[in-house]
Amino acid sequence: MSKPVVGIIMGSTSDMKVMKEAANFLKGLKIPFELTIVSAHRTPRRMVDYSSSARERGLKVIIAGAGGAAHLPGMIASLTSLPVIGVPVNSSNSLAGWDSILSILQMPSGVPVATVALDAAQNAGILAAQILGATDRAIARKLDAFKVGLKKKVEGAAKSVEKKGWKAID
Ligand code: RP5
Repeated sequence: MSKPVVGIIMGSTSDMKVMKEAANFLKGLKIPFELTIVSAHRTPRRMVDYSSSARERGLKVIIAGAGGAAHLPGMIASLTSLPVIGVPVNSSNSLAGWDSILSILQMPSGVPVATVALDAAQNAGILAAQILGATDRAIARKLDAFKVGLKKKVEGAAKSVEKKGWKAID
């Protein structure tokens, strides 16, 4: 088994229902990743250890998801110079996701977190692959194939609505 190049972390096991989509995307592209629970508030020392050892363990990108007062992605970004992708999670303690979105998105100058949409963990997986694909041709080719798939799906949908007579309405 190859060494993980992406680290997927989340504040709680309750985030798994969302965060598994990032893992599934990476699995589909055969990109080795690790996945674990790291809580900024409940295990602050574990968070420091995780981020400060990330690069030497071979990680190239970190995907961090959290809900509510979602400090995990930003704090991880403050502790490593690896790119960090944040996934705001609409958790049971969240105010419809807004608290998670704002606390991950509104980072201070100098400490960016690439924030995807609410619960959009698949996009976090795609973005992580794209970061790796910038210097890895094999991954870039798989992403190109993925995009061809997206295009075909839309073209199929367009054909099907047009066939139902919606193409040109006078
Ligand atoms: C956050 O609080 C976690 O990331 C999770 O989204 C939320 C709720 O956690 P649990 O109470 O379900 O463990 O820190």
